[in-house]
Amino acid sequence: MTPARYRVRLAVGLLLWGVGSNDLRAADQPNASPTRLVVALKDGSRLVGNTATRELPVRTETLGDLKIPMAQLEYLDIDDTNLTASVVLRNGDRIRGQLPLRKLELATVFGAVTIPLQVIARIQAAGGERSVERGLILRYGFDQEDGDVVADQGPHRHDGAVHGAEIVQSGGRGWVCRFDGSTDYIEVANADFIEKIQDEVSMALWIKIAPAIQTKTLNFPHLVSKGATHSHLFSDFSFGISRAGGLAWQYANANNQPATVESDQPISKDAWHHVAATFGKGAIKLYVDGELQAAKTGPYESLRRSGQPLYIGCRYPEPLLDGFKGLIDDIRLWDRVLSDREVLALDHD
Ligand SMILES: [Ca+2]
Repeated sequence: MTPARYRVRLAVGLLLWGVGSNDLRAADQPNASPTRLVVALKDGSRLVGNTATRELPVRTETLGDLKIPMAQLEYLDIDDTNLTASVVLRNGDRIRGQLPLRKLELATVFGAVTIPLQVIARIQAAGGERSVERGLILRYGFDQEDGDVVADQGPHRHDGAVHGAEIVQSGGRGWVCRFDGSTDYIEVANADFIEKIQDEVSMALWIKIAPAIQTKTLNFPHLVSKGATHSHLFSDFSFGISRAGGLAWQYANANNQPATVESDQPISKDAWHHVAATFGKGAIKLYVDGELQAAKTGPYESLRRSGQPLYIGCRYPEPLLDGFKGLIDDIRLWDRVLSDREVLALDHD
């Protein structure tokens, strides 16, 4: 690239990203409020600041050049020195492409700072990291009396069908769902936003394990299970109580070979606990009451996608296998990996 062309390109970059003084002017105009960003650098540094840019150009291989409204940005990760970025928007859109820009100008407490894009790991909308709603795909709080359907409080309003399980009141938690471990379950029909889960998923729920679990068990009682059938015994992914009484996470590859990660510490029965599991490209973390209990890497980096339903309270029904006996409340799924801090915050919900 000739120096002149480089200068033109850089000037365009500065215009698009804005500079400090432009940021201040932009803030004075009612229709052009600056976007507040948290910029994480590859060396571990972090800067918070404003950018006046309203659209982020991304050059995609399949969709051509796109302009992403900054107001819609959740975060973008910059993978390599070629400035290939994975962009995640607030509505759940994911875009992958090259960033034609080379530098980011940010108005910070240090004044205007110029950051070369190749030293940036992640650019995140400020406040986004505190929004646990980001990436939420399902939420059942059971805050109703009606028995046959549980209302999804997540963004897709994807209600679940109750089979036998009872919505009951439990001291301290209001309405919750009771499972008998032998016939009760909830079926969540498959949907695009569930089926597309492949690289990342998190789930969290409150549980109260019955004092005595007696259940027909292949290997452990399941809280959540996606994709298991009579012919494919192992789930695309599942989360439950291990035989030793801790947590168990299991997933399978396309050949129905399972991989399991368990936590050692038993969970006390007949008391409410908050449990959570996260999966990110093969890295699995298990939490009880906000505390990390296990962090391991499984043999497969992605989850199978079977096209089958998701079940709550068993591995699969009819006849029901690996049923959970006890109470469940406020079950939530995300199509991203929650951070340790986010899981801890859920425990205090
Ligand atoms: Ca509830």
